[in-house]
Amino acid sequence: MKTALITGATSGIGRSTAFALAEKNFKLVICGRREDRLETLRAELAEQTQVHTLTFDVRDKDAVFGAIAGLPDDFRQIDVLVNNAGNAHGLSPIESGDLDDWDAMIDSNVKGLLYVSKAIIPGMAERRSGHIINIGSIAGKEVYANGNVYCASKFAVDALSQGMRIDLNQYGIRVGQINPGMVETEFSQVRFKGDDARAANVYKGLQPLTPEDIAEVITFMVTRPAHVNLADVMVLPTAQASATIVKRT
Ligand code: NDP
Ligand code: 8X3
Repeated sequence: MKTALITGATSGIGRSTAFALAEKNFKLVICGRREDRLETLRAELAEQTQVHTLTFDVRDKDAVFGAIAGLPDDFRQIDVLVNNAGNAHGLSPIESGDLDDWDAMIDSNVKGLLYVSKAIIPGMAERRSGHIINIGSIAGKEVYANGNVYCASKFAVDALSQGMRIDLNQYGIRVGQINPGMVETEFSQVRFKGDDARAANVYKGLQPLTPEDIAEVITFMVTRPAHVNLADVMVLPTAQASATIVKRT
């Protein structure tokens, strides 16, 4: 039975991925800051698989390394790492961007992903096996107006996926990236700081992806035979042609 560790499992893509991988008989380590949600999720998944929860902020280096080092024996061997935790904070022109928003995006989307990876890669390298899935974005392939720092954080994820794939090649570790377009999750509520009307407007007049759509592709990626690595997968709603070209009714 393989074990998958999913960051950002309390909501959206990460939560759906937990359900999808449980269905494929993965043991799960589910992570996030909101402990109450992790507990509820653990209870929901418990009938299907073994689940361990880890509560930490990916920006907190010591908390990341402490939590992963403290995993119980049954969950120590991470076969699949899904680096999903992250968010956009704000949507502002560069000259009026908020410094705290910039810190939050760079610290969680880039540095947090690095900390979690650094805590898990040595075990994979020692075992000469493992699979890392980084959640990129169409925003990591194309820059759009006011997306500046969020896009930069996802371009960084793109570079890190390529870098990891090159450096970890010698250990037989697979590294893949999935780049979603518009997925209706709590993403826009976080980006617009709880402004629900503005968040809902993002998906108005089109059928966005669901988090389950992305979870299904992640599940496909991690259940390929050992010699197959889906390295870079873009998944868009049919109504979306690029970061900015969207057909709305
Ligand atoms: P959600 O807001 O629904 O989920 C974000 C998850 O990340 C939550 O579980 C949250 O958990 C966790 N998270 C955020 N910051 C931190 C942190 N500092 N420490 C630990 N966990 C954190 O959004 P999505 O599911 O949409 O986002 C998941 C990933 O998908 C992100 O990387 C996002 O950039 C990417 N993405 C999303 C797209 C979309 O349109 N929705 C499109 C392309 C990519 P908690 O708050 O409990 O810590
Ligand atoms: C999330 C997709 O287009 O809002 O990464 O940046 S977008």
